[in-house]
Parts: sequence; C-alpha cells; structure tokens
Amino acid sequence: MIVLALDPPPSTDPERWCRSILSRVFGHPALAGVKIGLPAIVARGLSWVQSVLRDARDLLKVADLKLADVGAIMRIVLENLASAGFDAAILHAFVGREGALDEAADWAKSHGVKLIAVVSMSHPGSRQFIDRHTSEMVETCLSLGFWGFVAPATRVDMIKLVRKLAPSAKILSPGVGAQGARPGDALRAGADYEIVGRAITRAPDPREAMNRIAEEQRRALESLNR
Ligand code: BMP
Repeated sequence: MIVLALDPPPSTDPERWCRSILSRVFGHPALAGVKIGLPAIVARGLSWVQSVLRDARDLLKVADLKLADVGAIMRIVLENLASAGFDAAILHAFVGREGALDEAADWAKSHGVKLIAVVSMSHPGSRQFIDRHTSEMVETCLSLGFWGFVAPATRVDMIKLVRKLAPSAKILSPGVGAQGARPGDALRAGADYEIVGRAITRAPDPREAMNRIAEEQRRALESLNR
C-alpha cells in the first residue's frame, strides 16, 4: 500500500502539479493516501490544498508539517489543517506529553483527526537523537491514542521495533525509491503503508511507476508468506 508524497518542485504551481499527478494515479488499487507537506504549503499557503484534497476523495489525506510546538499552537495549526480537508496530521513526538502531545491528542480526538507521530526518520542523522528515544515516544503516543507512527523504510529494524511495541497502530514508512529503500521491504517488516514521493511523482509515467512499485510490494509480501 502506498501513501503518495506530493512535494511539488520549486517554480511549479503546486495545485496544478498535485492535481495532475493525482489524476494519473487516482483509482490505482495500491494507492491508499496522499501526503502534502511543507514544500507545497510554504510556497502557497493552504487555500489551494482543498481542491487537491477534494480530488483525493476517500483516500487518507495526511498533512505533513511535522508539528513540534506547544499544545496550544499545535491545536491552532491542526484546526487549520482540518478545515483545509486533511484527516490526518504528522507531529514530532519528541516534544513530549505534557502541554504538547496531550493537548494535540485531546483536540484530535474530539475532531476526528488521526494523529501520526514521527518516532524515527529515514535519514542517517535520526540515530543521533531521535532513535535513542523511539520506544519511549511510541509508548507515550500510544497512551494518548495516536493512530499511527512514522518509521523509516531505510532502517527496517526501527519498523520492527515500533511494530513490536504497537501491534495495532498504523506504521507509515518513508524512504522508498529516491532514498534507497526497496519497495516492499518496509511492509515485510511490519509497516502498513510505504510513503513514496519522487520515485512516482518525478517518473516520466507516474502510473507506470506506481504499477511497478505495487508489483514489487506484492512480490515482497508473497515471499513472506511462503
Ligand atoms: P521521497 O520518496 O521523494 O524521498 O519522499 C519522501 C517523503 O517522506 C517526503 O515527503 C519526506 O518529507 C517524508 N519523510 C521522509 O522522507 N523521511 C522521514 O523520516 C519522514 C518523512 O515524513
């Protein structure tokens, strides 16, 4: 299953770019969701996002601002994201429970927004600080009712750790393709979704790229069941 990272390159019109890519891959059986983040929102704000999210219909719609602030501020941002049509948002777990994650979780619960915590990242530097606290962050976020976690496809040992600690939470794994991880490896390690951006969005034929990645995922899972 794929969550498509829509990160428009600079000097493109983000709305046109996102809608054009989405129109080519929409309806693919492997496409579970879309993720829009800072590159697009910093460039043009939030107003244009609504039309893209409308096109995404019943797909999971993830806002990836990797929020890391005090609770009151995260609630304001979450409210704006929900008004724009997002149904899930990514937060950094390292801000801790009291006065931050707890307030965001309260707000999200009462407004039906799914929260996803970053507990390990796909770049090597994640080991320096974040990965030292992955287990504690997972436990805190689970106790607050978080829906899911970001754990990297580039280091499947981290996915296995999160899956062990959180058997029924969703795991979303970035790093497939452009960052080197092979499609399917994260799913085999216990992830629910692989977040894929450039390997699809920058391909000459995004639909064909999605076909190829979905087929690799299928084969990886099949070999697991043998
Ligand atoms: P790409 O497949 O083009 O490398 O895109 C990966 C996407 O996942 C980007 O939107 C990036 O912000 C996000 N991401 C990541 O690469 N590593 C992480 O640890 C967390 C992320 O959200």
